[in-house]
Amino acid sequence: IKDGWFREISDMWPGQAMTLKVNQVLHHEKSKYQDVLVFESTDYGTVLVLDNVIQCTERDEFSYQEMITHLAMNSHPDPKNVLVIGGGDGGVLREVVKHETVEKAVLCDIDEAVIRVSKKYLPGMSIGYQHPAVTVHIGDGFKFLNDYKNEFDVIITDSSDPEGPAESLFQKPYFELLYGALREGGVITTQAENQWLHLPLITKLKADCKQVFPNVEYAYTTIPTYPSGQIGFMVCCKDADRNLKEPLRSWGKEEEEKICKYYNQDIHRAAFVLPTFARKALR
Ligand code: AAT
Repeated sequence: IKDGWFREISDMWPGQAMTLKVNQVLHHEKSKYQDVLVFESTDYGTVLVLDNVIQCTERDEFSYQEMITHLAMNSHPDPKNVLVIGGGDGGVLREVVKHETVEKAVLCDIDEAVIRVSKKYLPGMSIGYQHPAVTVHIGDGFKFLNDYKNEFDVIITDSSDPEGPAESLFQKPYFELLYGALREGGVITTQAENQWLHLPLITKLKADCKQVFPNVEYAYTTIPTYPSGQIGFMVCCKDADRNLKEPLRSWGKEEEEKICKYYNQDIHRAAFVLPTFARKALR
């Protein structure tokens, strides 16, 4: 923070940086894994920053949390057991438990500090922890997955960027673990970066996923406070014949407007439609 502005400068997005005007710093610490900063912004509400990278703002977090969750959840006929890797703010959990099919929702984040500060400063997201189906595990997602075989219907990896503690979550061995931890017909989504900035990374990630899952698609959402205003997801399914681009379950047009602020059946379909430069690279 300099002169009252937070600047998200990183070599992951060379030559550009999101800046947000700061009202006041609410919390700052070095946890065991990362630098954790929470500040109140002038126009985006409370902001969580890890290692100088924006993780969520109260104003636009729903775009990311709803899409990473419901693209997977609505591509499964009956998701009962759900696992979230990362997602320490609780926003993805908040979305998962909107599905009445859910009997068990487990969250595994590496950093207790993220969970602790989110419970204090981000009540709109950490409300997800209050649901009785939820259990929390503090630990590395890669190691956690190793202990589970044929257990989950949906696994959502809401992880930070590959530079830092989430590095292993972007590599092929991780997708092999995800595949093994899923039940028959299971679906995963993972945070899969931005087509304007990281097309080579996404291309490699998709090729890796294709070697593990028979059914792999890239989708994206718009979000002003992530680099270049977009972020993507890898959506993979154990079932080769499932059409991931078409919601298998849905809430009905009127109800979905009450339940979600960003996600709807039309945007589920639209999220997989890519501009030519990205479609060519990912073909
Ligand atoms: N919903 C907020 C968006 C995030 S949060 C990323 C979370 O992943 C953090 O809580 C972090 O502690 C956790 N995490 C990082 N590495 C691991 C790991 N190895 N195992 C489990 N959890 C982990 C993502 C924002 C994306 C930013 C885009 N630029």
